[in-house]
Amino acid sequence: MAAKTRLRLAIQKSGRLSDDSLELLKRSGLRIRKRRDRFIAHCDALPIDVLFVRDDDIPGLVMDDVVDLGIVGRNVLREAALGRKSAAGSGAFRELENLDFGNCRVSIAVPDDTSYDGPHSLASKRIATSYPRLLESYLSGKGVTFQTCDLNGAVEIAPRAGLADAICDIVSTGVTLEANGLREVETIFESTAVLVRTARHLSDEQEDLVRKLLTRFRGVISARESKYIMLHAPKSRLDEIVAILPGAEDPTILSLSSSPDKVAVHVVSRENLFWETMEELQKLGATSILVLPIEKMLA
Ligand code: PRT
Ligand code: ZN
Repeated sequence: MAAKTRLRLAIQKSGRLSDDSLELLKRSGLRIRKRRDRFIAHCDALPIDVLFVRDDDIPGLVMDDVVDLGIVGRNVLREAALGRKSAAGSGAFRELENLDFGNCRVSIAVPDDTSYDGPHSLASKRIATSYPRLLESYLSGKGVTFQTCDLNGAVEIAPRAGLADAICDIVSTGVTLEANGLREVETIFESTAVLVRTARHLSDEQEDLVRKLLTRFRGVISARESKYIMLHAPKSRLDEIVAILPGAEDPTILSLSSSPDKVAVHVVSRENLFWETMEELQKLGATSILVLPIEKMLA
């Protein structure tokens, strides 16, 4: 049989990770011809097929070798992996990269008017959650036994509805908890979207493609965090100016033919340049300060 050359990548069809996942693929040069009603799409430039599925299905598709790669929240991945372990399934996958979007945490929250004095306060309490295994793994580590109430949505209304004493759910800004009269008391898991791959051996062509994709993803992610900074600096204050530029270990200094006492400074910074620093630079005599986004980076 001929070695497989194409890669299959699963991403969320519609939800909080969909736009960022598609944007990452696009910025990585994977032009996808997606038809509205289609479950699978092909990339123009690389031999990659993209499957659009529910996020909860992605860990299983990777672990069962139906797809080679997936983009999914670590919270969903970990919950599924714990499920496979308890069911003695294969559960084989490798996390390749933190993709720097979909940031959230899985937390325990109790009603505002309930006292809380550490995890033992939850002993024998009923906790509503969509993450029963993550919760069990966290609380059993603290020696606390509890009762579960597994819900797949509207977890935050469970205490008010009299279904549970506490909840364990995803929190991002905390607004949902507040709106439901709940207060966050324990963070049990920190999550972001991750690129995950099957642990199975792939063909040489597929391994090359995974490496290429990963390099491009990393290039997009580091570009997103970085800025290209340009400014004009008086030669007399150059050292002071370079010293306050974030991540400016290796600036490019260019002479300016129209102003012999000034130079142009160009820097790729790993961080954003805040207004406060720009104002300080100005006080040191810097002019024409420009901060530009970087689209792609390849070291
Ligand atoms: O339909 P499908 O099954 O594919 O999607 P879904 O509805 O199960 O998941 P979706 O799209 O809501 O979330 C997908 C992933 O996004 C999650 O598994 C997390 O990894 C990540 N993520 C990041 C979040 C949030 N932030 C988030 N804030 N997922 C959900 N929320 C919800 C949370 O459940 C709660 O209801 O937002 C609310 C809390 O937000 P705050 O800002 O009020 O705290
Ligand atoms: Zn889901």
